[in-house]
Amino acid sequence: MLTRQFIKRMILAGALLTLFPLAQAYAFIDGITGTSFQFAAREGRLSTPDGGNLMFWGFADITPGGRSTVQYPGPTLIINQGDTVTITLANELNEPVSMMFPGMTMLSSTAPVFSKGQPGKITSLVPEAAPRETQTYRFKAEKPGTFYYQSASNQAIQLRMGLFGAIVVRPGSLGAVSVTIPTYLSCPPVGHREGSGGVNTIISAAPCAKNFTTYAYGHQSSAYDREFLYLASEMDPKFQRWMEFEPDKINNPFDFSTWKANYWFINGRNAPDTMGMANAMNLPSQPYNCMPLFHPGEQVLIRIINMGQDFHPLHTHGNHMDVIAEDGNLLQSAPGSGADLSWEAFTVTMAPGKTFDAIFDWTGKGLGWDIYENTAIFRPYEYIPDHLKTFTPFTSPVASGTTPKLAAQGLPVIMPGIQETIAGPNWSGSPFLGSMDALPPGEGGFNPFSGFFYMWHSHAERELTNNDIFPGGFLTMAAIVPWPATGDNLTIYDEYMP
Ligand SMILES: [Cu+2]
Repeated sequence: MLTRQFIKRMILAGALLTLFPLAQAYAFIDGITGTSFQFAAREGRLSTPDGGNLMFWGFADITPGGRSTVQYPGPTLIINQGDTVTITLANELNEPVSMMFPGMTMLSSTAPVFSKGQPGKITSLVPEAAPRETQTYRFKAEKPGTFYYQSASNQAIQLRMGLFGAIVVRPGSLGAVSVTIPTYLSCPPVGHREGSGGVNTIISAAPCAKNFTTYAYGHQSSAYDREFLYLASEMDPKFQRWMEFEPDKINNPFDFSTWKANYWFINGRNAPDTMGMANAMNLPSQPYNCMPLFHPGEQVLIRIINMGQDFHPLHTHGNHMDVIAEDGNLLQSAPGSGADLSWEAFTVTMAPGKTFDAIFDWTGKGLGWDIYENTAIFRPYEYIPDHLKTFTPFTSPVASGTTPKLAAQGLPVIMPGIQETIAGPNWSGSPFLGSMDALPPGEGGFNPFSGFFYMWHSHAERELTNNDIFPGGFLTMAAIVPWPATGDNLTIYDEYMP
């Protein structure tokens, strides 16, 4: 039977496979691995979704076999706890540049650079590479967690220009650790991978357990299934233009009291480019995307870094997040106790230079209806008390002259007719996860899994613009992708969720 769902999935899968190779999937933290790198500091140009572009300074991975393109932000270093890392920086800019690695144990010199060589005004916190010269940095990654690197030279300019990048330090292995699933959830899938077959045969009731093998901080309280990076930064286009076009910067200095950002970035992109594919061909200097895709019940690690000048409040719709670490430190009361000092956040306000790790998960718990509609079998992590509950948040009609209220308040509400509805293109047409109903006229149907899409964005709403055009900026969507059901076309899941 050619259902609408099937047709849409086939069209989307075909279009996506044509446009993008498989390696450009969503749902991972892209970066470079190893212990020895060659970087260049270089000028580049980035695209903004309003059709503009801005000059930036960034790092390029010029290690043989590396991407070699200058990028914003710099390459994400993904290394292992205990690694000793060497980075040789070649400076292709016209002023001294350096690299600093907060949280790492430095093995190379950390001597600061003083103006005119005399103690007094510091011009760089660490040794620099002069223009057309190199400087080598060595450090040991003693602690796991979320960190960053940045230039420590002329920071007022060089950080605003983009000389920074993320560092992910993976902990040593804990082996598989079994975690008991709460009794109100159905059991997790066993040996699941999207391409390996249907998974909706999970029918056992709680209690059951899940084995984790990936951790952010070497403790089971930091276990996760999928991880995503949120690196925040921002730009004032008039500053970028001054950098590019002012011929006499000595006599016509930039007045930093007037610096005011008007572009906000996640992983170097403004919305809606944040939701594009990683390594998109139209964004050669902005290879990293940010669009979390995950299944109900999966533990989603959000690595948060603010490399900007302003505070940025990150807000997740759909659920609160549990902040388990700050600045590369697990929030624990004693060594080995786990993240017992974690805190639940509606919004995480990132101070400049701070990092956070937060765990997000979503099961539909507490919604009050069976999000999988009336399938007799349990889906993985389904909230058991709501199983087979029908969707009845609304009753109709409302007596004329009365004010509609939510059914949760015990008062009736009229559901608008589909002809009267405006919904985003990511609406599946259904209040149920995994089923698709008819869409209102004009809807594009950008929801190939019939998932729930939630906006994860800066709660400073001005930051949701690109040069005053809404929507844009520090905004992306996170999608709750239903567990595949037997009979689903599984390749579409593989395409998005490796
Ligand atoms: Cu919001």
